[in-house]
Amino acid sequence: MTAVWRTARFEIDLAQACVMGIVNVTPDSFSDGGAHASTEAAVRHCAQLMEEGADILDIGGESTRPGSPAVSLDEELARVIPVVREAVKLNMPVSVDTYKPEVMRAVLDLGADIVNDIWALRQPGAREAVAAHPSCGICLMHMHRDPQTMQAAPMEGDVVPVVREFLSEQAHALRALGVARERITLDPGIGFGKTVVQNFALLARQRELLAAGMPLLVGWSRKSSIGAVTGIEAAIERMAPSVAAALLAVERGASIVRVHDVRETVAALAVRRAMISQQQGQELQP
Ligand code: PT1
Repeated sequence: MTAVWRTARFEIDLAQACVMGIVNVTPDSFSDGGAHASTEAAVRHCAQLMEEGADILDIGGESTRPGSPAVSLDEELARVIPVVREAVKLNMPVSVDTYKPEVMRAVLDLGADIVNDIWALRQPGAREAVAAHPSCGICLMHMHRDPQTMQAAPMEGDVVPVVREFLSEQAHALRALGVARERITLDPGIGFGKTVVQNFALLARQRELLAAGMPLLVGWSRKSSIGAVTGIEAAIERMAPSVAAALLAVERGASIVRVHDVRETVAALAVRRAMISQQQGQELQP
């Protein structure tokens, strides 16, 4: 198992679990500050998540929650570019959550480190866009159908081998274009066209996904499956169970967790590390 994730500017050490902080760039419908206001807010959020201990920032201009509308190329570029331009100055790994090859090329040109793609680079030209870069990191995620329709007809049966084989195939297709294994991480795509039971099967049996031989990145943060098993209706109130899910994912071999609540997740992982140090008979860090 690789202990690093090679990205454009940074080799991310995966010996310890890493926290990827979510930065959404969406227009603020409550202020008429327009694009400038949402850029400022997102850049401030980047700095805050860094201060809270994030290892990676994940910047996204289109919501891919079930049923969310797609965003045009021009709109996505207008949202993401000014934020990435500032984020790359923070001297920490910057990931961009996009499936559009034009956005990938633009942000890689600006110095972004990682492409995080819910479509696993299946959009025409996407694989070529990342393969053309000498060293950017890539996250390939499993999604059933598309964000508009995935929950209307979720997957059927035992999803774990289906997800594992899909991710292996997509990684193979990318490696065939010359992309080194150390650049790739895999993601089961929690909430992307799966039932609540299937999402939890992917957690319980997450180790089966490690057989693909690449590090796992997983995102449970505030998702509806967390709501379903806790009865917490409002996504914003799902912090504690989201931290629990992140910890369980790391316990089952995830290398990176994608979260909204960075400070709390970092703290939970510190508890796990303290326990492991003790198990290994090492001295506890103060
Ligand atoms: C994810 C992910 C992502 N999730 C990666 N990128 C989202 N690599 C966006 C719900 O059920 O897990 N991995 N980018 C957000 N998507 C969802 C999906 C949000 C489902 C909410 C739900 O509530």
